Amino acid sequence: MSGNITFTMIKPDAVEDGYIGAILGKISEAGFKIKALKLTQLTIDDAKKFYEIHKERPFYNELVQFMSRGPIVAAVLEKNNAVEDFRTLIGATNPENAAEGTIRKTFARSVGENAVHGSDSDENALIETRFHFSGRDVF
Ligand code: 3AN
Repeated sequence: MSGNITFTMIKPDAVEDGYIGAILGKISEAGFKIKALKLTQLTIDDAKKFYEIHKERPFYNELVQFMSRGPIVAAVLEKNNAVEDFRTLIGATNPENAAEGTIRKTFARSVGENAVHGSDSDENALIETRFHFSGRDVF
């Protein structure tokens, strides 16, 4: 299974903007199979833990506030080469630099409110999956 799984969140901006269905559609069209899916909301402590790796960055507090301000969709996705292919599908962190047709180019508001998360490694995909889902909720 290693190498075939990634973890994503549809972030509060994209949920507020009504893009859940459109983003899940693009994910499915790109060949990703949904292994787990839920609408949920991070507490401030959840967001701090999830983004701990960024805690020295100047945008950390803003990121934690943003990610906990409303519902998100958390999902586990399966496809060959999932982590890399999903990051290609979502595009650059800053939507202004993202390629045409990518999820961030199409749906993101800004570098901070950039519509979706995608794991950056196989190892983090597993850690992030376990953060959000118990084994019985991953199919
Ligand atoms: P990516 O999500 O593309 O892997 P990271 O890991 O560098 O990018 O950043 C994690 C999250 O932190 C981003 N998705 C974004 O929400 C936020 N972020 C990154 N850079 C900035 C920035 N310059 N200003 C505000 N928020 C940022």
